[in-house]
Amino acid sequence: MNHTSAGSELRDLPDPNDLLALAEEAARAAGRLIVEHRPRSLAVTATKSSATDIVTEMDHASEELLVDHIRAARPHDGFLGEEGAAEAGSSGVTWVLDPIDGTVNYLYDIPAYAVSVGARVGDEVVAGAVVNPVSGEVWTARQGHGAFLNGSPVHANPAPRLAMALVSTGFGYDPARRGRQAAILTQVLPHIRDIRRAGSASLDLCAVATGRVDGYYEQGLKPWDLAAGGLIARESGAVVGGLRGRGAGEALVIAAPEPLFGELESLLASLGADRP
Ligand code: LIP
Repeated sequence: MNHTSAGSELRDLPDPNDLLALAEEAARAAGRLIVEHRPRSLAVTATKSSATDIVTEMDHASEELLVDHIRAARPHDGFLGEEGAAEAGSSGVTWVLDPIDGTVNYLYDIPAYAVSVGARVGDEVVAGAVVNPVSGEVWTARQGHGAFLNGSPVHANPAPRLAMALVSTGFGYDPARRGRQAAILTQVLPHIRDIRRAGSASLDLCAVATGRVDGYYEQGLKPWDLAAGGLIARESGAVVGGLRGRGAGEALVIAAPEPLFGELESLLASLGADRP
């Protein structure tokens, strides 16, 4: 354990290996919960930004399990979860949680949803796990140590030229934003091979990491959509960022290996893809 100067709070500077193991363990446990205990008649318990931005009882149950599991091991850590977990903690570690990423897919029982758990130290995500509990695929990464799928290294594809790039994207829940995103997509499509829309940002980012798509972009991602998957994509060799030198964030996330990242960034910047 590393201590700060005497008299100040003890801060157990964590071993990223331990954080990664805990992230994976918690994500797997929550993944089992949302599959094994999925009610036959899954109810929408609330909506958020729009009538289609839904929450189910299992979103809450999954986030509760994640917080309880992690807190039992690291009681001084903080939490930031999609369904309301928000604690500062005192250790310097914050767990960024998406208890079900791809909630609409989960509601329709489309097997493309994930539990995403990122461990952030200060402003940097240093470890992350994304679990697709239906397929059993578990993506993991530790900062500076590569990206893995079920324990085997994965790498983003060597960048094709833009016209041959298979690109995934997603759309927000607000109808006006979706209209703008559709208009941008009509401008992007003629420049690329084709588009895919999986419905889960963390799985889209892991798809880049695994070479299942060549690139990904989306506007409107929240920290929990991006935390673990962004690290996994970065550790696979992709660049993960925003427009005009900005970092990846709610304005826009682009994930692709260079030079495809630069080509996508230029195209999306010319289309004003980060405009709210
Ligand atoms: C989803 C994102 C996805 C986006 C969807 C939705 P949720 O998150 O992962 O990329 O396109 O509209 O926001 O709401 O299922 O956790």
